[in-house]
Amino acid sequence: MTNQQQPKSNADFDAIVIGAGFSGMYTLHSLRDKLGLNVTLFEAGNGVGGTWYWNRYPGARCDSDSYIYCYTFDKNLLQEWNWSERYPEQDEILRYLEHCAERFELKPDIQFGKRVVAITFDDETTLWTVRTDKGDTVTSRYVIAAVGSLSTANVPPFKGLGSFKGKWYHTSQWPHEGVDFTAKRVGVIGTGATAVQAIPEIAQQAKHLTVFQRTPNFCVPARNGKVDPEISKARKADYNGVRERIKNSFFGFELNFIPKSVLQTTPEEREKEFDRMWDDGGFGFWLANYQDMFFSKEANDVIADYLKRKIRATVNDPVVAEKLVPKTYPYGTKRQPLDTNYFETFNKKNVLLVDASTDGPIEEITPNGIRAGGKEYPLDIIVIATGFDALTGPLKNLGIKGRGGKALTDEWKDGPLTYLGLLAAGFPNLFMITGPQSPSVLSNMPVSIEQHVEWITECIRYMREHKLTTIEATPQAQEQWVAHVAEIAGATLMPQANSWYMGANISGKSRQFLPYLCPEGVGGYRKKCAEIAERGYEGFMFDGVSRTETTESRAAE
Ligand code: N01
Repeated sequence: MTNQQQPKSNADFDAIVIGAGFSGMYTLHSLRDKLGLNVTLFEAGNGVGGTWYWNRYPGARCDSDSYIYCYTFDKNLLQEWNWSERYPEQDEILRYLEHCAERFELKPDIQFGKRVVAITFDDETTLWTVRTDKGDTVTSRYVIAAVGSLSTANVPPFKGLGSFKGKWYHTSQWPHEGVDFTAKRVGVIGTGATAVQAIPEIAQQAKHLTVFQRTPNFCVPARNGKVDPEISKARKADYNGVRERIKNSFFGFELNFIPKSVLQTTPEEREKEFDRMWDDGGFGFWLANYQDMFFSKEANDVIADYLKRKIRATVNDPVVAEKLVPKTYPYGTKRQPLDTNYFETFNKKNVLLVDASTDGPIEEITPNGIRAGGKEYPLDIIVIATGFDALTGPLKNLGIKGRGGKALTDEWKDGPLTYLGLLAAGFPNLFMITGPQSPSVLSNMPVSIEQHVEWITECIRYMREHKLTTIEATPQAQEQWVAHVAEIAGATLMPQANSWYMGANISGKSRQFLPYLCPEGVGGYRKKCAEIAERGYEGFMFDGVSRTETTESRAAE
């Protein structure tokens, strides 16, 4: 269908996309080039890349294998791009996304350096008005929030931070010119996936490094390395197969659980499997372990024990090793960090671990450093690796007001309310990509991003073909979906950790499992979304009328 055939609208744009990361770039390409829509994209940064534009801390690299951490929608792009490493560094991924922006001629439709600050739905015109911090006020039929799941930095309100005489940086707002740690006393706060990448790099350069740990993490070796050209060739020859396998997999990787309970194995048998996964490196240990790992604490303990033994065998000082061994949550219930010499770094003479539970928590930041457990640690630079207000934070920051002027922040004060993680009741035509209550961060992101972008594209195509103006979730479908997401998570061990998946890292944030752990994996979720669309978008309302009502009234006519 061409643009001329579309329902008339006085909007400035058919669609406004927010964010120029993996998801926003593909959305722009898809809506503009497949549907012929008039689209603009607002991006707060001065370049494309999203996560890979902002996160430039030392050691920043992808934790997914490069051959599947990329777009797969374009066969030629898959053939022409060559990744240098198993896990490419931040600047290589950024180069890839810049290449894509050029290749698909996206930049003319991107407005850089503009942060969206308000999005308001007009009940009369059924259009959205989008405002930016640079004074733009434009209207649009559809808004697609491609704002990322981990893009709102969490800078905890440390007492005294403003008094620090040295420099401090949050890892996700890293200076583009880099930071020189030579001859500096550096403190890193946090030991999540980011810090696990940064700490070994910083320790190599700094005069002294003090790591402030609140909760230790289970780590598995990344085993990065150059990509073997023969393997790369074979993958390129089989990209159709690769694409189908990751689309229909559990987590968006070429990984599958071991279809057996770990409790039904002999110690020798499971040790062999653990060694294999450990030697392979990457997410296999986490996402392709014995199938009961996420469900049975007894099974989980057996698997966790292997990783605890690895820490004790790597760290020379047994007191330091004990501080680094996680003891308060089941393995895998926090995001798996992949490491390169992380535990080894604590054997270096210039590295000190300050553990909140044994040495005392951070009390304040002083002009000269950090005071923890009654002791001041003098520092020149503080690296704040404390993560993000995950999934809901980026959406709440958009200043969204839906039908009747209802604010998203009010509607979501006790947690997100969505249907399929794609749309919310009372917020028509406001699509979310990899938002809360979708598989999102529990999957290889590009796989879930492509699925959402393609679903949204087909949904808008359907609306335009059927001359439908608005789509939103019905309150009933939304309520059922929210309950379903919670019920599935409740059957696993995931709620037992104080993780950002649970919103536990942000004080005052309601505690609930934020992504959707589909029992049939991302493949099952994809199928579910497709079937709902095939059934005429069951659970959604078009122009305020639910699909069931539409079908019933048509039948009555
Ligand atoms: O953040 P985190 P991150 N006082 O929230 C600690 C993705 N990622 O930036 O565990 C003291 O995981 C906090 O302690 P605790 C990936 O999905 C992707 O490391 O809450 N400490 C924790 O140790 C990842 O999961 C790649 O007790 C405080 C740390 O800070 C996500 O980004 C690479 C504190 C925060 O860990 C976030 O990772 C890297 C406080 N007040 C990251 N508040 C890729 O490969 C928090 N902490 C794509």
